[in-house]
Amino acid sequence: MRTQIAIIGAGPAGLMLGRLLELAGIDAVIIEQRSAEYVQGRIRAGVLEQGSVELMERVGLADRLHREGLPHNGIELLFDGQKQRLDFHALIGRNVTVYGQTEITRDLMTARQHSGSRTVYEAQSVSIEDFDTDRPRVRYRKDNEDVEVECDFIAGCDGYHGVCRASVPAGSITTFERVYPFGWLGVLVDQPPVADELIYAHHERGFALCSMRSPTRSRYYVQVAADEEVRNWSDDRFWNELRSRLDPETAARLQTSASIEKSIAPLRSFVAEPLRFGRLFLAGDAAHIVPPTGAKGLNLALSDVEALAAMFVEFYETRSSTVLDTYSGHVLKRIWKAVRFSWWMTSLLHVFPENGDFGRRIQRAEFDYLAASVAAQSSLAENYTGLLD
Ligand code: FAS
Ligand code: PHB
Repeated sequence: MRTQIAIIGAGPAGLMLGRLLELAGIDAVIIEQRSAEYVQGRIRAGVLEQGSVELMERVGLADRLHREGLPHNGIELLFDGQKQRLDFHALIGRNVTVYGQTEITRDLMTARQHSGSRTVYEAQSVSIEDFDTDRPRVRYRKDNEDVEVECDFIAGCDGYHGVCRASVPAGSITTFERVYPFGWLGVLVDQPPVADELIYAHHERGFALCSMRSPTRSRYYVQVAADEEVRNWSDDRFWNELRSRLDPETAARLQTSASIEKSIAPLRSFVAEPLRFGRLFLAGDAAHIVPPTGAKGLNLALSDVEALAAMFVEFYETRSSTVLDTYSGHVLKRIWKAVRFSWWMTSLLHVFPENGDFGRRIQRAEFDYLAASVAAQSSLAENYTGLLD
């Protein structure tokens, strides 16, 4: 098989990169280890930055997003029972849209199926080779046949546990990581959301988040110990814990029923540097991981591949790699700003027993400053809705 760009991974990064290259007339094949159904069924992110909505518009896939997505002008912080709404639109004239990652994935997958662009699902034993030469190759096994893909470039969009970053020689890459001493236990339920906007709650028992997917489907999270197991959490235990972390008025509005999904996500901050190794480029979770507190993961993946696609287009138009050579430095500036914001939101809203009374006083002072300062609120609004550069 021969292609210009071999994309490893059919998550949001790989699928969006495929769409951008297709629109630019650049041939790309996506090689995914899981089935399309499995990828489609993964419950992940829920909030799109304004820039991600505009990107979906630019690639011609925003019709359903505008029909079914929920534009939100703000969020509510609840800190030890004290409420503080942040009106992004009033503060900085921007907003976010609630539209699940599963919907983004479905829109991109459907468009790719209609276009006829090649996607190989359930590819096994995927490996990448010779990316330090001008003839990189990808190998995989499918239906008992070994396949070799000759390409000009490889885009590693295969997530945190993928093969691409793992294939880079150890001496050529530096990683930066902070593993948080807790995870998020998330529940999806077919009940109306408890509020019109997202509620991020800090309580002495732990962080909680009230989110949603539609007017009839809600998404809730509570902070749990890093070694917690889902089987220890009945629905009733989850609902009682969530209520205990909310103010009485909000808790009383909570509508519950049997969960349709329940899972625990570990929280970490992670960045690899650099993100380009010869003809291999890393993007999305293959390059970085952020705690979901700032709703950045999905949005950062999309901004990575928007930049990478533009640089591939420039290369094929000019046959010069001058712009492509700037990829890593260019995206890492945005990545680190998103990593910082996600770390800051996580540090503000979660319980860190190891930080003691001093740490709790610092969190309280941070919230009090935020509640009293339009400048601080505008800074949060800028970061949450998506930085412009
Ligand atoms: P993805 O991990 O989505 O996709 C990578 C793809 O590569 C996968 O389909 C995988 O099967 C495939 N792959 C892996 N190894 C391969 C190999 N060797 N060969 C071929 N294919 C391979 N972000 C938020 O903003 N908000 C959230 O609430 C949120 N919740 C999350 C919960 C969980 C459990 C996880 C894991 C992540 C969450 N995220 C959240 C972050 C998430 O949304 C990611 O940022 C987003 O999926 C990134 O997209 P990709 O970079 O495409 O990586
Ligand atoms: C979600 O709805 O899954 C969600 C929303 C906002 C976040 C994290 C997750 O910060």
